[in-house]
Amino acid sequence: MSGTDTIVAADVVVTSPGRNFVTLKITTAEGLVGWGDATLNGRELAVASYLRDHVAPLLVGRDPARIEDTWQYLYRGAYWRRGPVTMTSVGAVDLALWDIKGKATGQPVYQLLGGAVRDRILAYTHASGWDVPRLLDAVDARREHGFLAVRAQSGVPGLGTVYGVSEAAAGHERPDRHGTGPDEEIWDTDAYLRHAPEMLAAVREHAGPGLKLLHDTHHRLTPGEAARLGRALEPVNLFWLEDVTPAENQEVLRHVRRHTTVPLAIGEVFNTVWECQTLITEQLIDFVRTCVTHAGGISHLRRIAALAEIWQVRLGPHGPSDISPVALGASLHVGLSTPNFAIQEYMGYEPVVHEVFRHAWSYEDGHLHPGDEPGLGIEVDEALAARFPYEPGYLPVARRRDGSVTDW
Ligand code: KDG
Ligand code: MG
Repeated sequence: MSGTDTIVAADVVVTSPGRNFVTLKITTAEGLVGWGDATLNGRELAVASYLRDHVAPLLVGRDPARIEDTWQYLYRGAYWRRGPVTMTSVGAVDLALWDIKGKATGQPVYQLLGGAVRDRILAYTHASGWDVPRLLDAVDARREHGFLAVRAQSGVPGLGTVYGVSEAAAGHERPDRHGTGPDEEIWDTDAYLRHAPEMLAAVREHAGPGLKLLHDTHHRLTPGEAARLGRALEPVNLFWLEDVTPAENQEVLRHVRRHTTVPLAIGEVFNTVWECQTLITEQLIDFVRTCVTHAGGISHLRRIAALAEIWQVRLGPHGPSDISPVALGASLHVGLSTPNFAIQEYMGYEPVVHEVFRHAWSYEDGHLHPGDEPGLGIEVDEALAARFPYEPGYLPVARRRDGSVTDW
């Protein structure tokens, strides 16, 4: 990169091939195009507007080579900092600029980040079932597809649809509802706590000791409940137990840690290193789950990784199907070049998503690789994307049996 190129356009592409994705396209005077994912599930247009109305005008005329300077400019220059909308926007710009730098130098991004420290990246996928027998079938199907690590979720006796599983779509995480408002689910922590240890023990018994087994509590428990669940799950030998508490108050994790050795993973809703700070420096978690888009891009995820490395915390980034293949690819470039990167979440995408977002990254035998194309290795088919207009969608809302709202 000569340092003489200039950004001439920053455009936002909103497309909905089965679910909504927001993508940033940065174009330079020399004709390079960089792509960044800006998808924030259920709040997509807020990020689109932040980028279109507030960020794009600032990018035009800037040097695309100055990635870190642009990050600082957007983060500190806005004064109003942090939060998912801001940091997803900053993240999208960061991804697009790394993509451009890779294309300008003819290198895949992981080479620019120091080169590969591993040959491939361990992936985990989701298996779910309305009841335990159907969950076990789903786990078997994932293993037949080569996965060595599986996140297991099941329905809870006495409850309807719960996070990660629905009767209608056993085996798949439910897509957003398209309509005027969110679905509402009933949640009962006691019923869940009675069921979860049995359910996960059944998976362990069925799958044997070799499977890396994960489970997501999805922010539902108090510290005391989390400590009890962690203890009950110790014989199951989980790879991790995710999001046991909402973690808005990070100090409460001290209580959980004092009572259980179950490995803990937290962070998919965090947006900066500062939200991870207490959890990492007090070693209250084993894995940090921050997402390459929602936490400010490759540049900022690497900062989180650097802090985590000192405290022997490893990365297991968020990678559900509600972030686009652009973000997944970016996460894999970080994964290949970051020593304390442990595992990447990978739910997969519907075939049409792979057509809209053509990617060099690949899955094989339980592992992912970012590929060796210059930049992030992603091309977006804009004509195809235009055939899928935005549709409003919401994540569900959860209520306790008494009707009060709780964490979904
Ligand atoms: O948009 C919300 C989802 O990304 C989230 O519910 C998925 O918890 C999740 C996970 O671990 O993939
Ligand atoms: Mg999660």
